[in-house]
Amino acid sequence: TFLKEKSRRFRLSTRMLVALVLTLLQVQWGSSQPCSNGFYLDRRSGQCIDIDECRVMRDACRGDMRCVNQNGGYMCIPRETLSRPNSPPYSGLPYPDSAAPFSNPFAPPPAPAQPPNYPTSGRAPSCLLGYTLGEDGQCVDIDECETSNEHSNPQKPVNTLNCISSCITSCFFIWNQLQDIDECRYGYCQQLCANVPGSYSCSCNPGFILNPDSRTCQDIDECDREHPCGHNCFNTYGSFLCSCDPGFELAADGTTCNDLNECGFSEFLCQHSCKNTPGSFYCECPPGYLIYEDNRSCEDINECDTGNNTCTTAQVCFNFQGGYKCLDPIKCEEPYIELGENQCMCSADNPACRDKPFTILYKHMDITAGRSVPADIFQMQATSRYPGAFYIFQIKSGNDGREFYMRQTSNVSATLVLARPIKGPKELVLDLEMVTVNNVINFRGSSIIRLTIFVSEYSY
Ligand SMILES: [Ca+2]
Ligand SMILES: [Ca+2]
Ligand SMILES: [Ca+2]
Repeated sequence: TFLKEKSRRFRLSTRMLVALVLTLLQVQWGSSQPCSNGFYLDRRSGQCIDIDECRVMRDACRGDMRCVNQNGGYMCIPRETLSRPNSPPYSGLPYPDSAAPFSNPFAPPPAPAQPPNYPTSGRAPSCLLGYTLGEDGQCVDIDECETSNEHSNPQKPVNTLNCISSCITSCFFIWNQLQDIDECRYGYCQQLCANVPGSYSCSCNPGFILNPDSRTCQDIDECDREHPCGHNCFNTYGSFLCSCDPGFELAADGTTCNDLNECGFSEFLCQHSCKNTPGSFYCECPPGYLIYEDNRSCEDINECDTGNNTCTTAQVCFNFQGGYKCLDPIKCEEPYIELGENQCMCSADNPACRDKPFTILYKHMDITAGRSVPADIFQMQATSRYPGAFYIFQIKSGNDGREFYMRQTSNVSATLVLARPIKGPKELVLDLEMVTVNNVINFRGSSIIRLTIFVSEYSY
């Protein structure tokens, strides 16, 4: 009954198919071969019997594909598809989908909607040609290919009873024709899949490489392989990330590290000047200064303390911001005579001293350029007081730029005020005069402070 059923179904199906898609069929109803491809003639019964290609052909399906015998053909189905409950069942699937766009030149005719029904035999009959009685009492196919030498061209399907050598990698027989199976529909590839007639190929997205199994993909460790980053590389799944050492920033290409120009961040980064370097920066100070502990401020070098000056032993070294001055000893010009180290006096007894300041006191000071104004910078005070006397303080000379004025702070004292911003480097000499007026004894006299002011070039 099994053979009759199979044969009957075959004839029925063949008639249907001839009627429907006769032109698509290339069944060789050869005069020399009574049965079509996928069947063999049972000489005893004279009927065409379906060949179980899954048993007959060695490697009928390769890799993870499982062979399923069909009436007149067979299918290669991914094993996991069979076990996946959500996957379309192979048996009920009109496969390939004729409704879907399908450019395959081997476009198959529609497959039967219902899978072939495989009857099972209750008892072991005597086996037909090509079959042998198995241990379970069933007739099992003899694999002639295992023992014969007909395997000379494994890539070319040879449809004979004795040995059908293996199909090319991915195909199945349907209605006696070799048909492509679209592995891509089954998610056979982990990432990218390209179906080709009789085969398929998996590939991977950028950042991945195909595993030796030719279907799964693994991340490429770009850091290890290509060293794509300028500085530091971190591998990620499917890609990688670069980072840069301190002092550098990542360029727009995501890999190159460019030096940060810290000097461009702020003009206050350094007190004097900023020098950019690859990965860092440093502050520079002008001559006469040292860089301070904070690495940004400038500190005057006291050349007089360090001894790094050119002053002679006769000179006095005067330090100021950014430089120093060797002061020659005071020379009192006639009719002045020396009174102490830095003071000259014109004696009241000397007629030549009439109308001249009684004393000239030499003083030195330094101020920084750009000092905020107004600023009290120097104080003078009468050292001797006479009953009935009063004092007038004024700038007698040296104030041509009108940067200074005198502000009297008491009857006997006054302050020199810097009124305008002053530019350096500059050396100013001001004669500050204190006029003593005593109307009681009808006396009017003056003393001078000759103040030398060293103005630095910078505001520090
Ligand atoms: Ca990666
Ligand atoms: Ca830098
Ligand atoms: Ca100095």
